[in-house]
Amino acid sequence: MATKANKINTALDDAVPLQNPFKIHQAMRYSLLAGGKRVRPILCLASCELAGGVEAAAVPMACALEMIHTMSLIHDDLPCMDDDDLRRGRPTCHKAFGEETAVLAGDALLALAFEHVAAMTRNVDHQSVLQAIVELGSAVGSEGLVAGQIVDLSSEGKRVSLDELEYIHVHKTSKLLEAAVVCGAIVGGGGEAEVEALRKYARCVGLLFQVVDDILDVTKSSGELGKTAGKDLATDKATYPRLMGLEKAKDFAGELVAKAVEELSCFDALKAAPLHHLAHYIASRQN
Ligand code: GRG
Repeated sequence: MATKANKINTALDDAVPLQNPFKIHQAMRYSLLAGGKRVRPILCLASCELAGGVEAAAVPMACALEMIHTMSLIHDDLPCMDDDDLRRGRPTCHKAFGEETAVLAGDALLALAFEHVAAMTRNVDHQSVLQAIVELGSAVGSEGLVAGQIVDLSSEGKRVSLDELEYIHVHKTSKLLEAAVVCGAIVGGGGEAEVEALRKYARCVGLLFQVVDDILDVTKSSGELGKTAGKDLATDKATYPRLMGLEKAKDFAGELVAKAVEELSCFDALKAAPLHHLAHYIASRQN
């Protein structure tokens, strides 16, 4: 994971050079190179390799996923959305550069993501690149991340059922994780059956990611109310522990890891080991 994260950090640094107009590229780089966990690109590279491709084939797609993830964080932090001051341990993009620049930095990263995949992917047939771009677009737009965000914003201050909570998380969080795995498999040359098995794996991992996020909000919050980590208890935000109880939420997380791993059973166990490990990493992560 560390090797793959380093590779992605270097590729992202190269993909967004500090050039004119400096202000916008500075803001894009500020958020993009702020040291996230790089889970989406790592999943993409590992999935490409499991599908039989070489890592390099998926690097542009992996960068695009991180650009889109970062732009969604920049926009999510804006005063008109979550209004957050801190992200990845430093001032949010709009706090550091102003609101107008933060909106534009997000827009520019979104556009660059698609340009980057289309222009920089090498040694992959054009049909597969197109298929991956369609997959990515649908994960991000009004049937993907944006759908999750609008439903989340509309449900603020209202009672949210478990089904509604799942809809929000599947769209806000899982869709991009699913795209990471599926796009990796497509550019890696995976056949239809392999891509669909990996999609099922990714759906479990995507939901797992959010359930664990919600659990961490609670378990990290003891003694920290009022700080960012104490959000679940400090606000009325609907979360899995809130709706099903902490222990049931932990059981649910356990079931999702087991299901994710089961979806890998059609692959060679040794080759599937990185994705197997990633599911467990996501389940046991502490941040
Ligand atoms: C995508 C066009 C477009 C617009 C954005 C604002 C918005 C629409 C969507 C919000 C999406 C959002 C912020 C979802 C939360 C996802 C999530 C779990 C973030 C935390 O991810 P980590 O833990 O963070 O991978 P790091 O910092 O490690 O990268």
